[in-house]
Order: sequence, then structure tokens, then C-alpha cells
Amino acid sequence: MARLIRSIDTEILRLFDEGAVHGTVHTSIGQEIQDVVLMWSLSQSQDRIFTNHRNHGQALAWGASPLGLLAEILGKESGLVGGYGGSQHIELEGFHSSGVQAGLTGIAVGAGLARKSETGISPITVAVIGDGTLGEGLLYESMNLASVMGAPVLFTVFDNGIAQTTPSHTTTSGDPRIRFRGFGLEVFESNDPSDVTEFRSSAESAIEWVRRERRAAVLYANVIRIGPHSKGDDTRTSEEVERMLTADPFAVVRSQLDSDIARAIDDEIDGLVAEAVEIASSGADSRPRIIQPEWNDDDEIESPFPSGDVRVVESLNAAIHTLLGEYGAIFIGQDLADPYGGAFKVARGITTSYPDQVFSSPISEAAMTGFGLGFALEGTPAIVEMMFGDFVTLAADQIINQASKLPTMYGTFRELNFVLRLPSGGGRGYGPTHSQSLEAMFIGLPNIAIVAPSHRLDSGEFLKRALVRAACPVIFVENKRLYPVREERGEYGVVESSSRLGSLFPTVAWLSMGGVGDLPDVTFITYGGMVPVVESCAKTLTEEEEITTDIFAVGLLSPLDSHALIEAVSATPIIAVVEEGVVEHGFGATVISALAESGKFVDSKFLRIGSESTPIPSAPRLEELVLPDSARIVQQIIALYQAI
Ligand SMILES: Cc1ncc(C[n+]2csc(CCOP(=O)(O)OP(=O)(O)O)c2C)c(N)n1
Repeated sequence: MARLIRSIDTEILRLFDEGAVHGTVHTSIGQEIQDVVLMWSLSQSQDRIFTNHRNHGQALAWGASPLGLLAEILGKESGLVGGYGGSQHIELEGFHSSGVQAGLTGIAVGAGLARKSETGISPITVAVIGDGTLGEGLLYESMNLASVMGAPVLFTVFDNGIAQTTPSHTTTSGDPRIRFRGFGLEVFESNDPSDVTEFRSSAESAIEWVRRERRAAVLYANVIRIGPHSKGDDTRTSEEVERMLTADPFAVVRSQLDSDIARAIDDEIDGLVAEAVEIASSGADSRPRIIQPEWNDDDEIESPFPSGDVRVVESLNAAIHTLLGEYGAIFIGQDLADPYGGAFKVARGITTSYPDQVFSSPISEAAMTGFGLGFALEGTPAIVEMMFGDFVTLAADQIINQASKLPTMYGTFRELNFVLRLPSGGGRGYGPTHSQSLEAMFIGLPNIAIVAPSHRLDSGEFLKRALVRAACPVIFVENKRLYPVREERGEYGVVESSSRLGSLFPTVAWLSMGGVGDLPDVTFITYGGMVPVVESCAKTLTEEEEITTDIFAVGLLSPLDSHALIEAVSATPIIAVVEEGVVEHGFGATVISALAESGKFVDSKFLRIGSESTPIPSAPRLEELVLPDSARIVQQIIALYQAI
């Protein structure tokens, strides 16, 4: 196997030089033996691998076909993931690789815990990183989380002494093994890169320990990187590389073989690889396609309106009870445990009812988001609560590079039942870092739905749909000021949608005069916590100024169901989009662009209304000045109305 890996990676570099490889590759040349020993010490039917860019050797040892790997790297339809992932993003049964350093480590912790057996010997999850990744914060969040949660994860560090072109002793302080022990992790070491026996013994001991103890550990192995970092980018001197060759574990093992046997292996592998290169090179290019979400659920979509007399916080709380009780979901966040029940009490009573499904997280937003994704990847619906929506910034990589990519980047659609709840918005005096509405940062991300209920809808029903029916990860925007508000339909009706997501999370509209008669003067398009603000503006405008209004409360912010809006919104003289975030590149900009492009609204004046672009102050009077305020919105509308 090691000979196969070396041969394929050598061919890949040659193909790169010939210009046949598009993009990047990172070969395993020098660490093939360690890759093979590690993979072959695991159980392919039970264990999980989450690895990084330097994965060719591990993938082949885990069972990837040489032809499939070559075809993937050459951008062919017959590639392991149809040419979608390329060298860095490979998926096999139980095996995932990705290109952001440490990006999969939190996911590995979630997946590892999801698969942990309650007693006896456990399946384990291996998270592979290089020594350059010892600088990533998420790694330490993940190690801590794995340790406190008792997740059977083996963090495997392949230390080749260099990260791309930077010697790691210049970027890593102290002894990393001491760091790991500080997290309470057992550390297994393999110091001599050319001593295969030492590596095998350490790897087997580590795996056996994690299985038996059902806790996390680290396998720390010195290895060598003989090839360039990726291709043609080796800044080391030829003397350095020559020196390295004398410690090449592959050469050591090979020298122990009978020369006839070694030659026979060479002949067999050379023939096999030459044939694979030929077939892969002449194969069909990846077929142009965009992978779309798929839904297996044809159940009827019922009314989104509230049926009981509850407040938004109670509606969400009841939904979480149902999701844990009936759907076996897990729930992770900070300070969720009773009697506290989460910062906004949405979690009240949940830990008491479902102690084994709720995880009190350290203050580690990235790792807990990854943790939820890991469970979702293993088929368990996962709810992650950010204490304040503002902290979503700390989990941005997990949303943008993982949640958004995992559903389709491996060439087919994968359902992920995952909700990230964001208590958002101001008006409660929490000040600049606890009052923002940041959802617009995530608008347009592939495979991510951004959903925003209001008190006019059944928020709990929206949450249930988000977790078990949306099929893709959902960012669920909860406005803090709405938590204590009673859910009540008012005079809203549902706007028809032709898209599946749009129907699950419909826009609802309150049409002046029931939508019959003359065109109203103003259309408001808004969502979430701005719905009551806009309603109060509409009331003032109608009662005091005789300006009539329609209100659209959008349920699905992204992907925007623009078709439904274009159809349902009338070409009123004024169309104002009101959001609590800032307007630049915001929700309003997206909505208005879609409406303007349709050509239906050529005579309408558009208005974007949102917060001032300044940190949101804490003092009530100052906060009012920054957040959209009904009196000011009314003035803006009147001014525009009088000008046209
Ligand atoms: C978060 C992140 N930062 C930077 C990069 C670019 N990059 C890709 S590989 C690499 C070096 C990684 O070094 P190491 O973890 O030691 O692994 P090695 O390549 O040596 O196997 C860098 C900087 C990346 N992929 N992800």
C-alpha cells in the first residue's frame, strides 16, 4: 500500500508539471507508512476519520480506489466525489477530509460522541492535523470539549516540522504535548519518523486506549515530508531534503524486503498505476451541475400561524421539548442547565426532562457549532444555541466553511438536520457586543437557510420545521424583544411560495383593506423583531396621515423567495424594507434588487431602513437613536410620500 501511495503521489506531481492538474494537491510522500499503519489499525466499519489537506495516503489506505483518487484530482466525473472536492475534500464511507486547518476537529468531537458506546469497547473517531495547525484556536476548543464531554476521539498530530514553508519551531511555543496533557488528554508519542515499529506500537496503544477508556487522547507522531508542500513550492534546500531521505520510513521498510519480492511489488504497482493514470486521464470531465437539496418528505405543510395562547419564548421552549422528546435531537449551548435554563429561558426545563441529550458547553462557540454538525452528520438532529447572536462571529468558519459546504461538497446532497439559534437584536440595553442583528452576514451562503419567525407566526413550529424538515442547516434568528410577546396571527395571510423552503417558512402579509380595492400607498417588507415596529408605523400612517400600507413579514431571509415576493407585492408608490441590522449590503438591499430586476416596480420609490452604522449603545436614549424607531420611520415615509 505504501508503495502504491508513493507511486500515485509521484504521478500526481508529474501530471501537475504537465499542466494536467487543476488547483492544488498535497502529497503524502514521506508519511505513507504512518498513514497506512494508522488507517489499518482502525475499524472501517465502525470508526470515523476527519482529516485534512494531506489525505491521499490515508484515503487510499482507507479503501479509496487509485483510479477514483486520480480521477478526482484530474477533475473527472468518475472521481471519488465527482470532481467536486478535488484533492482536499474527499469523502469515503466513514472518512471526510477538508481544507481548513482544524476546521473538522469540533465536528469530530460531535461525531465521536454520537457514536460512543455506553459501555465496553467504543467506536472511535480520529481527527488528523499537522503541526502547523497547533496555532489554531478551534483545535484547543475541540480538545477541551472532547475532554469534558468524554468523547472517544484520537487527535492525531503528524508533526513534519514545517507548515507550508514555515518551520514550525518558529511559530509554536513550548512543547505541544504539555498543552494536550493540560486538557487532561492522554498522549501517545512516536518520536523517530523512520521507526515504523515505534509508530505502530504507539498508534495501536492509543487506539486501544481510546476504545477502552472511551475518552479522548492524542497520538503525536514525528513524520517527514519529502515532497513539496503542495506542488513546486518547496523552499527547503536540496541538502535538507536529501538529509530527510536518509530517514525515509518507506525506504527503511523496503530495505527489509527480499529484493525479488520488492521488485515484484514494484512491477505490480507500476503497472496498476500506469493503467489508472491512463484510464483516469481519458475519462469524461466532471459533468456540469449544481447539486440541489433533495427532500424526501412530502408531508403536507400546515398553517404557520399560532394556534394557542403562548408567548414566543414558550412556543420555542415547547418545540425544543418536542424535538428532544420525539425526534431524539441533541441540544448544546452555554448555561442551559436548570434552574437557569439559558440566558433567555428558552431552554427552561429541558435539561431536567432530557439530561442525556443536553450538553452544557464551555464558552467555545466554534467547537460547539462543530459539535452539533458532527451529531447531524451522524444522523442525530442538533440544535446549537448561541447565548447572544453576536457571538456567531466566533463560529463563522464552522458555518461558512463547514455547515455550508458539507451538504454538497462531496458530490451528492447530504441532509443535515442542524439549527443554530441566534438570540439577536437590541432594545434591551445590552450594548455594542450583545445587541446586533448579524444575519445579513450569512445571506447567500449555499446550503444555508436563514429563517426568522415573528410573533405573528408559530415560532415553535418554525423551529421544528427548521430542524427536521428543512434538510439543510438553518440559522434561526430569534429577536430578543419578541421573546415575551404573545403569538397572535392578527390579520395576516400566507403568501404562496413555489419553493419547498419558501413553503416551510412562508412570508405572511397583512394587506390593507384585505388586498381589495385601490393600491395602498406604501408596502413595508420586514421580518422578525421589526414586525411590531412596522405595524405601529402602519397604524400611525393610516390613522393620522391616511396613508395606507401593506405589510409583508418574510419568514425565509435566505435563500430569498424573490419570486413569491415579486408576485405578491403590489407596485405601490413606496416600497420600504425595514431591518434591524445595518442597510449596507443588507437584507433590504437584496430584496430591493430582486424587486427592481423584475421590472414590475418601475414607478415605485424604494427605501432601505435599518440601524445606524455605529456600535449599538447601551443607554436607552442612545440605543433608540441607533436602532430603527417607529417615529423616525413614519417621518421618513411621510417625507418621501410628500415628495412624490
Ligand atoms: C485555516 C487555514 N489557514 C491556512 C491554510 C493554508 N494552508 C494549507 S496547508 C497549510 C500548512 C499546514 O501545515 P500543517 O498543519 O503542519 O500540515 P502539513 O501541510 O505540514 O501536513 C497552510 C498554511 C489553510 N488551509 N487553513
